[in-house]
Amino acid sequence: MRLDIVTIFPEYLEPLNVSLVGKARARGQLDVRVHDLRRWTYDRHHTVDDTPYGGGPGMVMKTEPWGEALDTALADGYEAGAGGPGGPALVVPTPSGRPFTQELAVELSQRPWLLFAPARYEGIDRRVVDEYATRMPVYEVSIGDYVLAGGEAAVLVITEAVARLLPGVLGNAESHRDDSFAPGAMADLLEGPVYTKPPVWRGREIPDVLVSGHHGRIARWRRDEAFRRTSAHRPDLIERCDPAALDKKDREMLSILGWRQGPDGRFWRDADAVEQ
Ligand code: 6GU
Repeated sequence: MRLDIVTIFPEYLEPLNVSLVGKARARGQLDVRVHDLRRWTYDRHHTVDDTPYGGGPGMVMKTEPWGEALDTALADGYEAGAGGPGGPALVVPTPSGRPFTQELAVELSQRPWLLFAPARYEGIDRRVVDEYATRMPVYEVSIGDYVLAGGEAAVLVITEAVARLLPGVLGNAESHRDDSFAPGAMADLLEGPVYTKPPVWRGREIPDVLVSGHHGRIARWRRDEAFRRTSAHRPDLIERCDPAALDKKDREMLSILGWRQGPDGRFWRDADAVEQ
């Protein structure tokens, strides 16, 4: 997979040389190219922003540097009619984008080429996105309900979530099967606690079941803990879970956690029933 990132802070992307993403690059599984947006400015101050039309606070990133930067990044490798699945997609991190989810990470991981346009200031002149949207898919993506000073941190987040899904990047192909939010068995449940040696640390023991050798009981215990954690931290996931995907033991656990089933089978919980 190829990644192009256009930014006014190339140093901010240094973490892409480290850990999982850095190793994927070293192995040739990822081709990452970081471009300094100011290379496409021609005034003494390397200006990339200007005041917003219509007034208001802050500054807006200018069309021309972005246009030249994106054209240059695309020129090396772009083939005519590349609007399809084999061509580049533009990813624009913005707090006004669609939520970045595991499902979107999977979708992006299936594309061969992502071009990131992280903005600083109040964002990029809208015409830039509108222009490239005529040539390729554009994903405007938010990584959560808070505001960052710029999109570079979001590029790091999205890149790591996508890179670990690429074939051969994670050591063990099984490693993402049980991910919280992975499609499949533990879908839509948060992962519960995990333990390793030593068996006693500062007087704290590990749950006996984990050394019982009973694989069935261990699996059941893990699922119960996943319900416990999801109920505490993400009750919205319990509310929208498909009751048909749950077995009798699952429903017993949810009942212990204070959940009831409505006439439609959906789970709901009285505010007073919340633990602690
Ligand atoms: Cl993608 N960018 C910025 N600037 N702030 C954010 C964000 C992105 N996602 C959440 N907050």
